[in-house]
Amino acid sequence: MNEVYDINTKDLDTVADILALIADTHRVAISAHTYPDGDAVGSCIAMAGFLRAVRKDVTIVLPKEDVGPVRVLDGFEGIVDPDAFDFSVPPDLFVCLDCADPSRICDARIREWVGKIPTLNIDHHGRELFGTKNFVVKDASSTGELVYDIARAAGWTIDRPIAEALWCAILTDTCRFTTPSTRPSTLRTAAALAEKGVRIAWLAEQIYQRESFNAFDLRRRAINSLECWFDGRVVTIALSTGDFAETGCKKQDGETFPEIPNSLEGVQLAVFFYPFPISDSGHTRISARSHADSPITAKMLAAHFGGGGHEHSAAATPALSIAETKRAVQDWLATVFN
Ligand SMILES: [Mn+2]
Repeated sequence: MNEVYDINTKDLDTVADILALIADTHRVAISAHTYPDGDAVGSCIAMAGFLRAVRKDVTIVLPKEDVGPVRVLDGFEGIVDPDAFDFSVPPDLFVCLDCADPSRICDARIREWVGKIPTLNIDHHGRELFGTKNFVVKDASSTGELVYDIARAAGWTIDRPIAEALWCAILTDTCRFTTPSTRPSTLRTAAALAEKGVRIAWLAEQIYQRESFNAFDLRRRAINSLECWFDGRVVTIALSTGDFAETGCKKQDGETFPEIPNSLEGVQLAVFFYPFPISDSGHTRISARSHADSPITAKMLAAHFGGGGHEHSAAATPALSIAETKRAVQDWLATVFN
C-alpha cells in the first residue's frame, strides 16, 4: 500500500469496508466537485469502469460543459449532465470523488444524497469525512491515485481506458508529476498505469498543447496584469468579467494560470484573482499557490478568506469585487511580508 497512508490511517475505512458497502448496491451514481478538473473527471471515469466490470448500473453525473481538455478521455461521452439525470429515482450508492466537503459537490440535487443514501467518499483534501465510508488521504497526490489503490487492493481489472483516466487524474493534479505530493508511490502507480498501454505522449499533447487562440489571448491578458508585491515575494495576476467575455473564454481556460505568477524567480506566494462565476463581478476567486519558504501558505490565505484546499494550492471566493479583494489580500499579507 501507498506509503503516505501510515500518517493518515485514522481517516481510512478499509478496502474490505468499501467493498462491503458496494456489494449491496446495484444502481450507482458517481460525481465530483464543481468545475470538474482532470482529477475529478479521470477518477469518475475510472471508478465507473471498475464498477461496471462488477456489473453495477453506473452513471457519472457531472456538468459536462465545464470540463476542460480531459474531455478526450474514453468514457467522457457517457457522462450525464445533472439536468439530464432522473433525480426521482435515487441511486443505491453515491460515490463522491475529489470533494473536500459536501458544499463542493457540483449540483445541489446531488448534495442532498449525502446523509440520505449510502455514500462512498474518496478524496485527498481531507477536510470532512461526510461519507458512509471514507477513503480520505490528505497528502495523497490525487483522488486518482486513491482510486487506483482501492482497485488494486480489490483486485479489479485495469484496462487501457481506465488506466488513461487515472493517468490524467494523477498527471494533472500533480502538475505533471512536479508537486510536493508526488511521491515514489505516485510514480509507481504511474508506471503500473503506463504498462496498461496509456498513450502518454498523445494525452500530454491533448491536455497541454491544444490551447485555443482565445485562451492564449486570455493568457496574454493575465500576463499583462501581473503585479509584484513585497519585493516580488508575492506575485499576482487578475482577470475581469470583461477579459473572459471579450475573449469568449470559460473558467476552465484559465485553469493553469496560477502557474504564471508561481513560476517566477523569488516568488513565495502566487495569487490569481478572477470573477467567480466569471460573469459575476461581485464575487472574486482567490486561487493561490505557495512555495515552502512562504511565511503564509496558500491554505492559510484561502482559510483567512473562508476557503480551503491543499497546503500549497488553495482557493477562496469572498463576496467582493476584484479591486476590493486585492486590497484586502494585500492588507492582510502586509502584516507578515512587510
Ligand atoms: Mn484532486
